[in-house]
Amino acid sequence: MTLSSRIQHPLLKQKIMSAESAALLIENGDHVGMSGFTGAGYPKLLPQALARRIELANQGDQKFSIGVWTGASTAPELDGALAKVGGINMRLPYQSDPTCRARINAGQMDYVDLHLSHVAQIVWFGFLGKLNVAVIEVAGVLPDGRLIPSSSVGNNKTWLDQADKVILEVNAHQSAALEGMHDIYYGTERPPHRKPIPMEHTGDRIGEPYLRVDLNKVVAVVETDLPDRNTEFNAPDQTSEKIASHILAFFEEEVKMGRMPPALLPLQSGVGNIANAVLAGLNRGSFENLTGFTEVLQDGMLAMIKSGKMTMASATALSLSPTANQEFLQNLDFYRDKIILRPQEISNHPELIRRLGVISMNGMLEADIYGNVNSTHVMGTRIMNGIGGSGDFARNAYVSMFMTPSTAKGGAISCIVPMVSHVDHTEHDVQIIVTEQGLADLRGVAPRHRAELIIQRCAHPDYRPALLDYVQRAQHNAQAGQGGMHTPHILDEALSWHSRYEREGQMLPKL
Ligand code: 0RQ
Repeated sequence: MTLSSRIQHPLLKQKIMSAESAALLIENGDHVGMSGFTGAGYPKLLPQALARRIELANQGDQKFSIGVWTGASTAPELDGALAKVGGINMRLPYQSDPTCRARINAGQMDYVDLHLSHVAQIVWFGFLGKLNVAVIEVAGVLPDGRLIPSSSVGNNKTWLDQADKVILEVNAHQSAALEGMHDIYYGTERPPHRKPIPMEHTGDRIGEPYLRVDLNKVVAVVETDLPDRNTEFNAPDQTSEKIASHILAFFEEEVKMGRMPPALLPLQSGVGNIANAVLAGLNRGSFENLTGFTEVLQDGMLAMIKSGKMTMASATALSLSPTANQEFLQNLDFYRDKIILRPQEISNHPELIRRLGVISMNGMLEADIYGNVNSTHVMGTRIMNGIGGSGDFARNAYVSMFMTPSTAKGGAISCIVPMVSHVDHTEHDVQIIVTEQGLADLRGVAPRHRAELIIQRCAHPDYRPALLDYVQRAQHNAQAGQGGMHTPHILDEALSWHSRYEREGQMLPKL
């Protein structure tokens, strides 16, 4: 299919221009809502053209920068290119780009890290100010002007609706056969007019396959023919295999106890290699007729659909490695009725997560002995990526799990610490903690007993004695009148593991 044949609306054909010309339509200080979610469906040419424009402008005495709002993380061609030239003054709601991360942590760029289900509604509510421009990648434009979404949906519906001006990137590299796989729900109202979302099963279609746009707002159409940024996942290693096996054993036990049905409940699986490895473990396991209600569909879930273990998956983005993407494209007709891509306010909707009884499995940086979880801040101050959808799922899940290897940086860091250096998920939202050492089931367990479980089951043996020593002294102090016995802590010492790591490059205290 040629590029322009993807654009079937005559008015929009007239708006075709170069990325450089389209970039001139964005103004200094604009809030720009871009498509893109975990390296899928982001605009590929416009951000780079804008970066070149910004670089030139900032060589003079101008300071040109914009606010960049997206679905989630994007790619070097968007976040990387704009951050490199200092073109982003504020970024939301999620990023995982090394240049962005470095600038944020150097104080050169603001970042507002948001629950992904919140973004659309806080824009509708006007909490973030006016959205000036939307830059949206689509797979094509129908004769009546409706848009065929590409490999992610994210916040595109909201950006198209809320922005004053719209720039479309029509990417012929995205398979035309994606048409029909999306389900864009237009029924979300603002309070006090909200209605229940009419979905009871992961496979329910409640919207329409196309994005709507007011054609009068479209100021430019840019043609592209470029692939998404996709990277291969690491092959599961011994650590992730062990984490997966603990989770599988837990599921088997839950089914035996009658606490989960034999086909489990819809699975949500977070980003990264470990999450992917857990799905690979499930694919080898004995569970059948599984479903997915998740945010990002990674290789592991695609493999489960292929093997027949998973019958249906709902997500907002396809985040597939090149190999998995090829498999997906070659067999799109097989996958077509088994995958639904939705706006992120629906894929991550608390009401739906609660109603469907989703099992949530997310990565973390560290957990503390009482079950609080840090997913985002290295040593309490430096952002890694962001909370993403992990909070949307954890709070509302049927069972919420967090997983990590028990140590990081070759053992210099314990991922089980006396007190987390930043809290993303409080003890109230964390039911299961898993490392390669074991699984701690915290449901219905009071804090002091949680500490025993987490230390004995999840901490690395090198760190267990020091953690036990900490809790015992904290309890001793509490009994002696210094502090309470409910959640015993030694406040002066609680974060000393982190400061020792910052000073000495290792966390382990000398006993
Ligand atoms: O850094 O590569 O430089 O060594 O963190 O760690 O073990 O490879 O784990 O890829 O699963 O990522 C929390 C970041 C885990 C991810 C996080 C260092 C470690 C390494 C990565 P190096 P791993 P993963 C929503 C799902 C938040 C968003 C979310 C994440 C790097 O899961 O971004 O959940 N989550 N989205 O060395 C300092 C520690 C550390 C540490 C690991 N304690 N201190 N550094 N690292 N532990 C829902 C969806 O459906 C998407």
